Amino acid sequence: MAESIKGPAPPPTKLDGSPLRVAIVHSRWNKPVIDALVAGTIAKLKATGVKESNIAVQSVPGSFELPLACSKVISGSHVQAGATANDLLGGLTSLTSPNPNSRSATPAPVAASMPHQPFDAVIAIGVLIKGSTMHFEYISESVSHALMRVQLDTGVPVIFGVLTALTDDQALERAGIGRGENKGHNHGEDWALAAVEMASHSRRWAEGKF
Ligand code: DLZ
Repeated sequence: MAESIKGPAPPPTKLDGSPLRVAIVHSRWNKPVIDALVAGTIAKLKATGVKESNIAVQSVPGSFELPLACSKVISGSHVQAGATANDLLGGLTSLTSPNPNSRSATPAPVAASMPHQPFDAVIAIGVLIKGSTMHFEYISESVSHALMRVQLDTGVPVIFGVLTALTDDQALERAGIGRGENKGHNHGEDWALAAVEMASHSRRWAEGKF
C-alpha cells in the first residue's frame, strides 16, 4: 500500500521554545489517553526548549469545560504578570527612594519567583469518544467552535488538542498507546510543536516583523 501523505510538514525555521510560557489545559475524561497525550505534549515542549517552570498544567472535568478554562487561564496570566511586574517595580522604586519609610528595597520573594509573562499559547487537550447518544456531536462541535473563539478573542494561540474518536482504539492510537501491533502516534507531540510555532509567530507578527 502507498505511504500516506497525511500530516504536517516541518516548520520552515528551527523552533525555539526557550522564551515561551505555555499552558496545558486538559480534561479528565478517558484518563489513560489524556495522560499519554499530556506526557507527549510536555516532552515535546521541553525538547523545543520550553523551560519546565514555564509550563503550567491545569485540569477540568470534561472537554465541555475546556473553552472557559482556556479563556480564564489566559486572562489570569495577564493579571499574574501585571501583579509580578508591579511588585518588582515597587522594590526597584524603593531602591532609589530617599524616604526611609518607603517599601523595602528587596522585592517580595513570592513575586520574584512568580512568572512575569502571560501565556504565549494554550494547548487544550480532551478526548471525546463517541457513545450511543448525541452527546459526542454536541460537545465536539461546541468545543471546537468555542476554542476557536477563545483564540480569536484573546489573540493568544489556542491549540486544538481535542481528539474526536469514534472508538476507544482510535483514541488510543492517536495517543501512541494502541492495543495492537501498531501503537500509533502521540498527537500531543504535534500539538506542542504547533504551540511553539504559533507562539513564536505571534510574538514576531505583533512586532510587525514578517
Ligand atoms: C458527559 C460526557 C460524555 C458522555 N463523554 C465525554 C467524553 O467522551 N469526553 C469528555 O471529555 N467529556 C465527556 N463528557 C463530559 C462533558 O465534557 C462535561 O464535562 C459534562 O457534560 C459537564 O459539563
